[in-house]
Amino acid sequence: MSSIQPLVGIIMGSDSDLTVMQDAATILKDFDIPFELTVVSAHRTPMRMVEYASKAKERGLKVIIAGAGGAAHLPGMVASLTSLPVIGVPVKSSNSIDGWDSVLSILQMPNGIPVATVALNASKNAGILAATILGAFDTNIGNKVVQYKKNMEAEVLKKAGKLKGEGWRNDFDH
Ligand code: RP5
Repeated sequence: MSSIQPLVGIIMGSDSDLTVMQDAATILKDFDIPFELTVVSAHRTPMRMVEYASKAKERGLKVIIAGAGGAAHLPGMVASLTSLPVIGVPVKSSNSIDGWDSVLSILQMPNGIPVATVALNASKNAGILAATILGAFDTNIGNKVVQYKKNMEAEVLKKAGKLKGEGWRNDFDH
């Protein structure tokens, strides 16, 4: 076991969510942000969910990323049990009708218990958002987020240049 304190807890309702949720892990690795990852189900392991969420802050976590599909109560229930920011990832799972069920279950929280909901299956964005939250207080992480955005900008400009080079009219770029 690593002695580095995890700052982000990635949890998901089932191991079947991992194919989607591993993108959050990958981007956090890219940012060198320590994280932990496990299965916590709101419906199948409610007591584990209560214990995980209520102890998360004292265990040193700063942000929780929670992914679930179908009747996706995990992010909202976890948010109700902790003062840490919770980022919800709606997963289009085997029990999803079309993904809207997961999106709305996570997005439509009542006043008082917010969940920062990313797009369907967008766990990469959840990881970036977690880094952004941490980066507001940690200069090293904040600088990595700035650099990430600069790299993305450079890639897009390169693509625009490529299209122009292929002959598409573009009077904007000289
Ligand atoms: C949800 O049910 C999980 O988050 C998962 O997205 C979905 C299906 O779970 P499995 O039946 O694959 O375990 O609670």
